[in-house]
Amino acid sequence: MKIVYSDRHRVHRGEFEFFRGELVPCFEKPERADFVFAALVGRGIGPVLEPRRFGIAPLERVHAPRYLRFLERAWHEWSALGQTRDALPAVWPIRAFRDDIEPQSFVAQLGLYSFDSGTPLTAGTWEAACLGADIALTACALVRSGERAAFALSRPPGHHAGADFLGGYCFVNNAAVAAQAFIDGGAARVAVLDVDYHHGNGTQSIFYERADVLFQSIHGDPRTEYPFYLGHADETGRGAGLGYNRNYPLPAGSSNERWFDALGEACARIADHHPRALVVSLGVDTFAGDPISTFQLEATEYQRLGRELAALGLPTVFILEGGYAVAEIGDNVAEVLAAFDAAAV
Ligand code: OKP
Ligand code: ZN
Repeated sequence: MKIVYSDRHRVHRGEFEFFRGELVPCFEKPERADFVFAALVGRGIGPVLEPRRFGIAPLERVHAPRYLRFLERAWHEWSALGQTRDALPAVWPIRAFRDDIEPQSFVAQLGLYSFDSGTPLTAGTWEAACLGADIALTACALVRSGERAAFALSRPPGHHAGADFLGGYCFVNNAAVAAQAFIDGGAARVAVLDVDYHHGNGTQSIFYERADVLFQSIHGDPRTEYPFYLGHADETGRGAGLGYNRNYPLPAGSSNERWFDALGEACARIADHHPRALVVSLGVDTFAGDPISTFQLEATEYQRLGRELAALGLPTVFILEGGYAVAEIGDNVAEVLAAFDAAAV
């Protein structure tokens, strides 16, 4: 399977995130992508290609222009305040506040466009976020030109980012950009499957009222797990999108058997949708040893995931999302991709 990668992801290196009242070192660090890259190359998965540049137009298909403008200028505005540390929000316009007027204060803008205090915006964030979208779009282009599958090896992740907000370490929603690129390239229908431990709230919200992009997510129950405020089973889409969103929230600590029951249901729904392509938000924070998650997948389960996805027989773009047990994340991704390759026809 072709891998799209660039080591320029390293320009995004957050220092701290808020965690239980303390600033702690970021879980989402450059070493994550380095380990994945090393594991794939070590197992002979490849070749590795550099991304092409697609510019901002494909991002504007799923993100609000004012949000993208904010992201692009953010570091400049923040440093103009004399700040040298990462930017983290401290105030948010929840419910009774207005979100239709963009405040002039940068700190207020940062709150308007974010939903948590664990997603540091740094000097290199915009560059890395655009790079991630270019990587996803290059993987799409490969699949559109006949590759059975491609892997977008990028960070930071994207699936928590919505049309006009960042959060959960995410800024630009690479999976949504990829799905939209398939549609814009002429696909009538696309399916997005999110197997990261955390609900893909950003991707869900972007496609919630659409029938062309089926979104499904298997994740820790938001009653106890991040991102808490979305990802319940009764969220099935709205308007034209009714029936095109499915969530499989599983209790923290769920067994692998339960996880694969959900995967089976999700795959059956994908087959029903008859999509032209599949986009997989591949988080491996479902790993038994992940420091911030509670599922129990290990190598044999990652192989099974790869096989079951291959059995769908669809042109497939894999996009890296979460996974924080840094040493093992590469092996877990490699298991999925190698098993997919071995089973794919
Ligand atoms: C991003 B992705 C640690 C608590 C959790 C947010 C988790 C974001 C996960 N400060 N913080 O879905 O893997
Ligand atoms: Zn996650």
